[in-house]
Amino acid sequence: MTAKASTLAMAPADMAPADMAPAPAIAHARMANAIRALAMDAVEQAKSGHPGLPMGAADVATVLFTQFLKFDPADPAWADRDRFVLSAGHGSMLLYALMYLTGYASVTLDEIKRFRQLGSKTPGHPENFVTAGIETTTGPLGQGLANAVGMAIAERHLAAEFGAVVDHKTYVLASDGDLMEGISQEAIALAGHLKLNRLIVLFDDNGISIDGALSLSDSVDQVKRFEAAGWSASRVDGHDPAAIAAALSKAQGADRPVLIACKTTIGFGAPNKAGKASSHGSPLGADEIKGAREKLGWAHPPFEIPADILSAWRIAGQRSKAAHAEWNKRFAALDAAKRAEFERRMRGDLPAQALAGAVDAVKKSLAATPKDIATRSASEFALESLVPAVPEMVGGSADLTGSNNTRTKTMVAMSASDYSGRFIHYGIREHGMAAAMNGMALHGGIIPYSGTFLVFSDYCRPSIRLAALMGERVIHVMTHDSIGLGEDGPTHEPVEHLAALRVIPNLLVFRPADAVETVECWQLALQSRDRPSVLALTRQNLPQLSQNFLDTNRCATGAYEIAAADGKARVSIFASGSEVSIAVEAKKLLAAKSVPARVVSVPCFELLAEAPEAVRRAIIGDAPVKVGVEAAVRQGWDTIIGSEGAFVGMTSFGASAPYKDLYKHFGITPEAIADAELSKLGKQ
Ligand SMILES: Cc1ncc(C[n+]2csc(CCOP(=O)(O)OP(=O)(O)O)c2C)c(N)n1
Ligand SMILES: [Mg+2]
Repeated sequence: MTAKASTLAMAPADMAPADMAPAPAIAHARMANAIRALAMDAVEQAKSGHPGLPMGAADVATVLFTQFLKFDPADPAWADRDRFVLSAGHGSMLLYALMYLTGYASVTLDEIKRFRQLGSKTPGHPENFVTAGIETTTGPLGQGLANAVGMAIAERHLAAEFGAVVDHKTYVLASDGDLMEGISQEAIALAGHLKLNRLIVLFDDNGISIDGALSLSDSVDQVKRFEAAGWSASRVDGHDPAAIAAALSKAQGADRPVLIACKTTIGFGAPNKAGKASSHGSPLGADEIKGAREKLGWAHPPFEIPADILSAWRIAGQRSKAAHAEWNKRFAALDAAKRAEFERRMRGDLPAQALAGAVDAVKKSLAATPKDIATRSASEFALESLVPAVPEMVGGSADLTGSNNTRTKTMVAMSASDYSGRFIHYGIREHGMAAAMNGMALHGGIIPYSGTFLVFSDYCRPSIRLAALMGERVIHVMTHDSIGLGEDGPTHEPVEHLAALRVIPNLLVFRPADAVETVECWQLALQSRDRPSVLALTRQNLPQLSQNFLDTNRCATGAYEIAAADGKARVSIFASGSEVSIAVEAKKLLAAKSVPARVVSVPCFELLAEAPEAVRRAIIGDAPVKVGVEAAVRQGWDTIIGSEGAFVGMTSFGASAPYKDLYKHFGITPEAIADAELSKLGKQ
């Protein structure tokens, strides 16, 4: 078992900076073996990890990084670098080895020796927020591939606006598992449809997964599958550097996304475990490693890379210096305003004045002409002002555009013939949509938002979780947020989804009560640079509760008193979204019975939890009785109302009926709220 012999002339003359020493011709196999050695040694030292993928994919990665990938280890944030996504995150040692060898400051040999240890730059799976140069956090299979689709969309979209300063490719290394996951179908279908011809997927076609041979569970012809989705697809020997290079060369000029299925042997080089699932996810063991060293002709001790090989790799890491310098020139030649705008967007700074002006205008308009509309419509009303003010916003919907109200009047749909469009018809692909949104945010220059029904947040959940983990600003408009959607019935009525979303750390879940809160929540979501947001919005109309213009954002503390008690409050009613107006009615019923009650609107639990202690105490108040109202399950509410508090909401799935009947049927009415409080006060 040997990789086909090939000698790579490193640093082609047209790419090498003038002052670079002539590159030594180092055999491809020795360079690839450096990856293999680092991977097996690091996994052995950590006593855990996945040597199989790095050893199997080392040839493919070596060809990509030494001949094709445009990257500059000295500037991992270079806006026009090619993106490389290791979708199969379990193979993280492949990435760490490549980063060390090519000279990223973030991954030193010491960090490789600390693979999988607390606080290292080399955690078990690649984490973009830990290690500079990692494009995205991967591990949950399929996500990286779908992120890459978003990155490729972002590249085309920004190129349409900024021209030749955005001109890069997105490469993915994907495993069998990545392609088996359902999300991959959504991702590849979208990429094929949009003809994302700068997206190149290298498939580590090793026919092995954890349980053993892939034939245990799969017989898909991936080449045919990708072709059917509008990709160009081919097969190569993933241990033949010339064949890999030829396929990658061909891919450079493709008119559609490209799949290169690279037939590889998992654990390549391991004498007994190569080609077997046993090399997938455990240390090879001392004997097997000794045998692999012999088989690969690698006589060097653990963690030692001979100087000539390291130097060849380091030169490969310098390959794009000229391209980078040339890009700097092109960028400097841009019109100053355009340059500043590009930099602003890539930094993730908002156009603060324009945003503030837009929010102000919406609120003034609502004060002048109050709107008793559904919050999904209020969101559209807000977007009519926000979208022109914040040009990096790119909207979309998973085939519910008319229901989610995410497309404003002037938004043009993005298509293969017009990438400048700011609205994406994602199709019925919630999971792929959410993952692509993550990729767009990771690429930079875009604030993606999109829409689906709240009940289908479950279909996006793994990607929302990763957005929260990575700290990416993506905004999910999720409408039809309760039994208030009515006739579609329990399959479509979220009852546990708010609670399920609120438990995700670093995710903001907004549930505005009226048109004013809706624009305020939008503002907060946009300003939340380091975390994702969900806006849970109603299908049904709601009264506009705040009718006076206020230039402060009352939702910023997560909750606020929307109706004060007449006298010292004996009851605090806490409610969110559509139930706030019901709570206000309950307060009136209580007043008629001489029970002073206050109503607190709670549009965002997370921001309330983060509010300064004194502010939070004042909002919660000291009324002896606390009641929570939300057309959803109680879980999570005890942090506000306490375990002794009363809760008016849902304890079961919903039902199919006109929504007013449902609210009555499930007892979410002003009368029920008042009764709950009176009984707590011992008045019934
Ligand atoms: C969504 C998801 N499910 C399950 C896993 C656990 N897991 C990690 S790798 C893997 C499959 C390994 O097969 P393959 O993707 O072909 O990788 P290889 O063994 O070839 O490196 C599984 C099931 C995961 N990481 N993500
Ligand atoms: Mg596999």
